[in-house]
Amino acid sequence: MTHHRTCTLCEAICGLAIEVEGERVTSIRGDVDDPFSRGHICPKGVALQDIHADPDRLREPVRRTADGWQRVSWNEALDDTARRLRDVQREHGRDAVAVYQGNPTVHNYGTLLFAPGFIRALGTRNRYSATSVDQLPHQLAAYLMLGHQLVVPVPDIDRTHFLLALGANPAVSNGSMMSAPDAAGRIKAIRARGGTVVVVDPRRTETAAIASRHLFIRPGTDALLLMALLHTVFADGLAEVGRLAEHADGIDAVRALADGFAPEAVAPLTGIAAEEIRGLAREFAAAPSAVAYGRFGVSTQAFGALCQWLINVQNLVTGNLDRPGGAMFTTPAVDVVRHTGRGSLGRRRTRGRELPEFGGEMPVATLADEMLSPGAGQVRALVTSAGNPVLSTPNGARLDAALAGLDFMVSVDFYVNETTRHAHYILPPTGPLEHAHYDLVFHALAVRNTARYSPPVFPAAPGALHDWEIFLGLQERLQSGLKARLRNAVLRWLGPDGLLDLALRMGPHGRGFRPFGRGLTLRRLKRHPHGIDIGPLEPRLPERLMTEDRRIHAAPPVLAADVERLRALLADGPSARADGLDLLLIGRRQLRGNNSWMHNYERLMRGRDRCTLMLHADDAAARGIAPGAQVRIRSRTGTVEVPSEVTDALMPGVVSLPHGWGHARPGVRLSVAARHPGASVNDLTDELLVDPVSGNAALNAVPVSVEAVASVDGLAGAGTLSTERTSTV
Ligand SMILES: Nc1nc2c(c(=O)[nH]1)N[C@H]1C(S)=C(S)[C@@H](COP(=O)(O)OP(=O)(O)OC[C@H]3O[C@@H](n4cnc5c(=O)[nH]c(N)nc54)[C@H](O)[C@@H]3O)O[C@H]1N2
Ligand SMILES: Nc1nc2c(c(=O)[nH]1)N[C@H]1C(S)=C(S)[C@@H](COP(=O)(O)OP(=O)(O)OC[C@H]3O[C@@H](n4cnc5c(=O)[nH]c(N)nc54)[C@H](O)[C@@H]3O)O[C@H]1N2
Ligand code: SF4
Ligand SMILES: [Mo]
Repeated sequence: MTHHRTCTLCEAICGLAIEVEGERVTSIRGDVDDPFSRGHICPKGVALQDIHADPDRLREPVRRTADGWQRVSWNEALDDTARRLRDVQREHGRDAVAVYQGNPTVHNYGTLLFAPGFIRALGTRNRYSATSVDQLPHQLAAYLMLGHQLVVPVPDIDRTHFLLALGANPAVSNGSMMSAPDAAGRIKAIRARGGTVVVVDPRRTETAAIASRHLFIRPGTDALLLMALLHTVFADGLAEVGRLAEHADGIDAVRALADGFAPEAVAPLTGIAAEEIRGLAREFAAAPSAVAYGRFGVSTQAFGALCQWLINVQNLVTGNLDRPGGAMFTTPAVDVVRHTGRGSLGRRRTRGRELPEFGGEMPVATLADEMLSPGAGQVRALVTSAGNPVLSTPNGARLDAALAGLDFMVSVDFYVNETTRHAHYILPPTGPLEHAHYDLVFHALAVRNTARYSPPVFPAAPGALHDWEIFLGLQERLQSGLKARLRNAVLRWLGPDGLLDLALRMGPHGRGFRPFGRGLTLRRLKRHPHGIDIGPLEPRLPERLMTEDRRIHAAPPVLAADVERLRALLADGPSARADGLDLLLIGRRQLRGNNSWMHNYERLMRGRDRCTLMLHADDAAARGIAPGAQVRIRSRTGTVEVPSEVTDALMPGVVSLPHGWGHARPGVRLSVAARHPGASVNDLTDELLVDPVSGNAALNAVPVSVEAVASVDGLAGAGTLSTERTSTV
């Protein structure tokens, strides 16, 4: 029997055709009838069957005891968890319990709809998520410029004539903040129709390989390049805001801010020649339509907020905001914008470093601080859900150590991973093929408007709970008032599908609550197992603006003020280092991995080990590093050892290590991953390196040193090493 289903693993939301015999998946292919993904699939999609069948996947709640993990009933696990969370809060205050939500949260509508109620019931202000090691600057820029954190412009890559991609590798990631299944095919199509694709990246990536042009950039200097592009656009009289001019404020302020960032001034720091920058700005402005797009590499750096702001400004001043082929806004069947808060910035600051709250969340780079610094507000208990902050947040080893000292920790996850191994209880939800799915978030960030509902492929095992049932179960145990009990009973009765039906009806294509009519309801959507096509992106401004004055703010004061910091970088250059950390570390995503997980499936792990340090041949030669030789990488925070991969695809002075590895920690129960553990790049990244405006971690451009690991004889004499934390592949 064939099931049709949206993949929940990455942002591309590919349609899959899953063949099932009894309890077993016999094949997974791309669904050629999906109007959006048109048959695309990647190796991770095929591996959904391995998650389903994995003997390491937890299927019942477990409690950590001195003799190892012990199975417990759901009632006992939920009762005891709720009681212990309340005990910590009673003794130390509400904020003593922190919550961390990881990436798969946004791929699970049950969690999205039900975790917030649980978190509200906890009443803690110590909320964290993967957002602050990822896309927070996008949301910040959208909030400050357009009035809502989710009114995020999406590159209209299917129609554009010119794509400028900075710090993004969609050929591997399949697009981010830009759902675009078969992103590589869509990028090739730009060139096939006569358009141009320029990739700016310190590594000649898989995307650079299919682009018209690739420019190496020194990590962390993109804001300078973006300023110089604007400088040229204004200096050459190429600014033409067009239709939106009458709705935008601050264009003159932007022009003034760009002053002083002439291409000649930024060229030595960025490593991109002035003529190249000028040419790029002119080509961009002259294209019939063009779009600048920046992703992970420009968000997770010290100028993340400036980068995402300046990218929006580049699109705005060249008339490419909200026009076909430019940066546009979706009209999804469920309007998440309507159901989410607009955002907020700096309503509170972290205790030590005074970093700002955003949208009710604190920056995760400070989570270990909050656990380790005594005093009022110290975090003593943690709830994690669908995340692995030990491997995914800066200075993960420090967080790892802090978790071991908590009074209580509970994790909603189906693996004993590097983080959840510290939990007192692990509460495993159903697997990805055992629950229904509707993509609330990524339909809203997609390059085309579509909608698709997927029923479960397999029924949940008897007694198993979905994520939403776990959260609601905890919430019910935390709340005792009559009103709350009634509300929770209604929520349980509605479930995710009841809420989804309401949201679809209330959406821009919905039927509303009329008994008859043509619009969407869940029932109607279910009649289209391959999904429905709602059409290409359409102009949405000014109607979509959510600023209080309903205007576009091209130069929000918080961001304009931060230009001072960029001027200082330009004036002083990168700070000279006395600590011998003479290389800049960046990350790398891999097609057959998904952040810190999916290393536990043989299908994806075949071939040679992938956790290698890429470095340029000149840098290798200067350090006597032979290709493939084991190297030791050192940063302010730690030391790791991995094999080297010598290449000319990196800018000299830059080294690259993928994230999500480092599985050789005691107690982790991932038997396949244990055979290919790799080392964690986040044992090198630094929790002190952040973008101070957004609080987002600066995971790229981390200063490191690299040396060849001495032969066994040599190591015996390397006594200084023994005091350092060293994880070895
Ligand atoms: N240095 C460096 N650090 C990075 C990055 C980088 O590029 N470089 N990337 C960053 C980015 S973009 C992200 S998004 C983060 C990701 O970091 P996290 O969100 O902290 O971690 P993930 O690796 O996504 O962990 C996913 C966990 O969720 C569990 N899981 C999967 N599906 C479900 C589900 O349906 N329900 C529940 N309850 N659990 C589920 C898995 O078993 C796994 O344990 O890492 C960030 N960290
Ligand atoms: N196969 C696979 N797909 C995934 C994921 C996965 O783990 N595996 N993760 C998913 C998630 S959670 C996310 S957030 C997305 C991320 O999607 P992308 O952002 O497209 O993916 P990355 O590979 O992180 O791309 C970041 C790029 O920035 C470059 N870079 C690093 N530092 C700098 C810098 O200072 N300046 C510039 N200009 N570039 C820099 C890196 O070399 C890299 O090529 O991918 C998603 N898709
Ligand atoms: S590209 Fe993403 S959504 Fe598509 S099959 Fe692969 S993991 Fe799933
Ligand atoms: Mo991410």
